[in-house]
Amino acid sequence: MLTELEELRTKALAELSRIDNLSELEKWRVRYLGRKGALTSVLRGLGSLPIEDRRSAGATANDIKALLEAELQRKEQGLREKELVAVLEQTRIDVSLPGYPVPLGRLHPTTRTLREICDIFVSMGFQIVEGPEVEWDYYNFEALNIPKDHPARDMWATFWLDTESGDRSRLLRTHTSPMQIRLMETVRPPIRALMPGRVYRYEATDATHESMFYQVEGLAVDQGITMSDLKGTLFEFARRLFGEGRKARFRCDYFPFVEPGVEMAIDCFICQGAGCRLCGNTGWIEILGAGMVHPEVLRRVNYDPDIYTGFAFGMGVERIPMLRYGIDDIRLFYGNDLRFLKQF
Ligand code: YSA
Repeated sequence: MLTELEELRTKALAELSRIDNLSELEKWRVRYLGRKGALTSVLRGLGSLPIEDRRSAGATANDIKALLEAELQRKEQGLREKELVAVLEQTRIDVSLPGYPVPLGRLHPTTRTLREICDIFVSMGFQIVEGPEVEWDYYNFEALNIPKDHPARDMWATFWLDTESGDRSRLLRTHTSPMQIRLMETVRPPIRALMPGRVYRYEATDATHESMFYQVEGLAVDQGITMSDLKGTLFEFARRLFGEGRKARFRCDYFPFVEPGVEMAIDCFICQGAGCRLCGNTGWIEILGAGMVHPEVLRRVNYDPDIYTGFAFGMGVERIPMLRYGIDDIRLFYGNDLRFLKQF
């Protein structure tokens, strides 16, 4: 029996040393240590030995069992480590390789300009206020001193909502001026506010006109505000935005909600004032309308015009990057042509 056990031990260890994968190892375990394995059957046969041999054979068999189990564990650990190293080798990551470039988005030229305009006015003490694009006739016209059937309504070709019912009380705002009323209804002077947003006009497009564009409305109301405050503020704005070299001018204009009213223009960047297609041969590009808030408008919001005065302005945003970057057609802004947009 002892010789048989010795041979079994030698054979099992020799086979174990040749094994190089986990599935072979499992077969080896079943062959020697499994319930029907070689060593287990030897242990079972111990009962048939004479009592004097049984003890030493039993002890030897148990030693061999313990040895084989320990060797099995050692081998399994070694093979698992080898397997892990192989997997790591196969899926190796070269951290020194350059990564895939992440395409960076950019701000739309209108957004950039809006931010610049807001920054300049915020630094002068103005606060930003926003309001609805779907507006009531009352705010867009009526409260701005433009009653129904007033010829000045023709200045703002309007997209009316609810046209099927014939109701003409809701519209897409044609300018940001309704925000003047909304703000003055909710706060008392002093006011220094800047109100940016989209506006809509029911009109044919051309190089300088879109049916949807952005405006920025400005409003300052306080005691003792004069036309020179308006001029000083807007000329300083133009100087900061366009630089010293660009010329700016004020000319009389008419808006029912101001008295007096002006338009402000900048000299044309293409012809440098000589006259061309873009500026309609005038040499100037109009960027905003402005004026002193009409006393009727102040009364409408219960401000006493004998105590308070104010100035207001409304500028077209797209015209500004047109002037600065030499863009000769406003329709490029919302045409979604990446070749145009990527330049900014
Ligand atoms: C006037 C006096 C105030 O106290 C306050 C605001 C205003 C401006 C007035 N609400 C208004 O909308 N005037 S406007 O019709 O002449 O437009 C103002 C600016 O918007 C223009 O100077 C121009 O720069 C731009 N604009 C007008 N129509 C446009 C346009 N930009 C692009 N496409 C159009 N269709």
